[in-house]
Amino acid sequence: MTDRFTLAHRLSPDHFTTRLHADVRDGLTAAPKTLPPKWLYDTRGSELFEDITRLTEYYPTRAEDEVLDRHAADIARLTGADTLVELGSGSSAKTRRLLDALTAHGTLRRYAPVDVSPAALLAAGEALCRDRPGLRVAATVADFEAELVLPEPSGGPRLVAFLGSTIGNLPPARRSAFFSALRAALGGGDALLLGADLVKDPAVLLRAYDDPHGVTAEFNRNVLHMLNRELHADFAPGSFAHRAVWDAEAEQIEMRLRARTAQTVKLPPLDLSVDFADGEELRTETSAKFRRAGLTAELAHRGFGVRAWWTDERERFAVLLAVP
Ligand code: AVJ
Repeated sequence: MTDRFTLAHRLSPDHFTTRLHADVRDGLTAAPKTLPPKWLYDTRGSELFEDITRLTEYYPTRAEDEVLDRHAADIARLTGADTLVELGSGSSAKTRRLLDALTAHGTLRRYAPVDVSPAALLAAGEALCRDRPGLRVAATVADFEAELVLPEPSGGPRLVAFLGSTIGNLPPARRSAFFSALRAALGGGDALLLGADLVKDPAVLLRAYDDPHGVTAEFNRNVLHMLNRELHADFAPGSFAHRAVWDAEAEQIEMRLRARTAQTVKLPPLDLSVDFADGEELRTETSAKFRRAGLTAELAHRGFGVRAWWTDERERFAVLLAVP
């Protein structure tokens, strides 16, 4: 590792276990039963999500890439950022075109990825430092939903990228709180680059979240394998069916796991026994879809003006630039 790479830890050592226990207890004793979508992303879940992004049916990744490819230079010109902060950076794959554009523009000095996975940050940081001799990488292990930590300004504007429509996974109240926290952390000249999946034909949405290859089904059921491993639970993942549902009122896709038969599951560390009725569903993810007017109003309410709004050719996905 070079002296251009730093890794800061903002998660307590017991963060994972404490959060998991609380989320599982709250979610599995609620009616209807739910689990926060972040638990879908253990090592296997992250691999399966990567597989999903390569499916023809899962259009958001390619639609967002199309926008970023086409407008990376505009983003660099409009922001003049010297720091690119990326929330939920993962493998930093889609960041490269932004880094390239900001480098070509001549302003980029620092890349600050934020993720819950130290392994992902180390791998991405190492590769980027190797490939880009002029770049400092200041990575932070943090859960930006629990605590929003941005690097201090270092002379120039900061651009905070939150891509992939991960914003859609936050329920509306938490989404507002997140925008507020971000607004409070940003100063004049800083900007937010947000990826947002758009409302469209429900048939297209349902195919994206219930692909005929069964990859999304495996991704969904993997959360039960995770609970078996981490909480010594005794879920029989095969006895749950994957379901994707479009809620037309809330304009969101939901992923659910439906019990194929009545069953009882034990989670010994929580001293919890959970009954599922035949056909009962556990909601594992909500993925909100957005409209331009609604999202613009929501951002305005939290103190952001939308400076640019770009979509792919087929208007399936938007990338927007919002400023304080
Ligand atoms: C990248 C987390 C936003 O909601 O579309 C993909 C996750 N879930 N297929 C999404 C996901 C099912 C994805 N996010």
